[in-house]
Amino acid sequence: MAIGDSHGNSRFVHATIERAARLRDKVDRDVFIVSVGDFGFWPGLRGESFVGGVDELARQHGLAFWAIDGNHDYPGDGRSSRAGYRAWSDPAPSTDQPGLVHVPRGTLVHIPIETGAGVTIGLCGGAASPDQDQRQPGMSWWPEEMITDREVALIEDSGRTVDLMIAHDTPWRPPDFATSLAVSPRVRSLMAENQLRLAEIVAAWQPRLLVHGHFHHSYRATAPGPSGTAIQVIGIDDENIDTSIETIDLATFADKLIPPERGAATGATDTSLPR
Ligand SMILES: [Mn+2]
Repeated sequence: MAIGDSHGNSRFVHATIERAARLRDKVDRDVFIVSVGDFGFWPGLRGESFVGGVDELARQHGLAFWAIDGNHDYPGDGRSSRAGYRAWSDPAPSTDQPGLVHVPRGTLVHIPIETGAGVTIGLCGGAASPDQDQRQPGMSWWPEEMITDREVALIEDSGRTVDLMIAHDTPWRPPDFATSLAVSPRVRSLMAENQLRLAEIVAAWQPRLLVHGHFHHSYRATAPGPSGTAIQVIGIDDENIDTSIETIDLATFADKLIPPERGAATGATDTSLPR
C-alpha cells in the first residue's frame, strides 16, 4: 500500500495504518505500507512525536511501514534524537519487520511471490523544493534534499534492474498539473536537475511501474520505456484518506511482468495498469 505525502499529518497516517490492517485481515495476505516521501520527518518535538506515534501504531498492528525521504523531510544527524530520517534509516528493510523505517535512496528490495520470480522494488527519495526561497535553511529547508550525482552513479554501477520503482519526484511532468507557485529561474533549474537525475535512475533501473508523490496530484499515465515498452506511472495526492492511497497487488503485478524482449517481438505492449 503506497501512501502520498503526509507532511506530519497523524490523522491521515494513522487512518492508513488502520486501513492496511483491515485489508490484511480481510485478504489474509501480507500487507506493508510505503510512504512516497514528505512523510513528516521534522526537527524538534513535533517531528519526534509524529514519527514515534506512527512507529508505535504500525508495531501494534504488526505492519511494516517504510518511508522514503521527500524534499521537506529533515535528515537529522542520525544520533541525538529520533527526529530526522537518518535515525530511522535501514538499507535492508523487510516486509515482516513491524514498525517505521526510512529506506535510503537506491535501496533494492526483493519481494518473493509464491507463484513466480517475485517483484524487485527500487526506492529513491529526494526532490528539489519549489518553495525553497520561502524556507529557512537548517530550519525548514535542507540541502540534502536533492538526489546527488554520486547516488545516481552508485545505482548505475550496480547494474541492477527493478520491476517497481517508488520515488518522491518523477522525471516527467504530471499531466494536467497546474500550480500557482511562483518559482524563480534558479529553483526551476534545480528542480529540472533532480528530474534529470531521476531520468538517469529510471534508465538504469528500467521499472515497469513508477509510483511517486511530491506533486500532490493523483493521476495515471504511461511514459516511454526501453525498446518500445511503456512505463506506467502513478502519481499520488497528499493527506487525503480517499485519494492518497494506492493499493498495488504485487502478485497480480508480478503476473503481468512480461520480459521486454517478448513485448517487442510480438509488437504488443500491455499498457493496462496492474490492479
Ligand atoms: Mn515534496
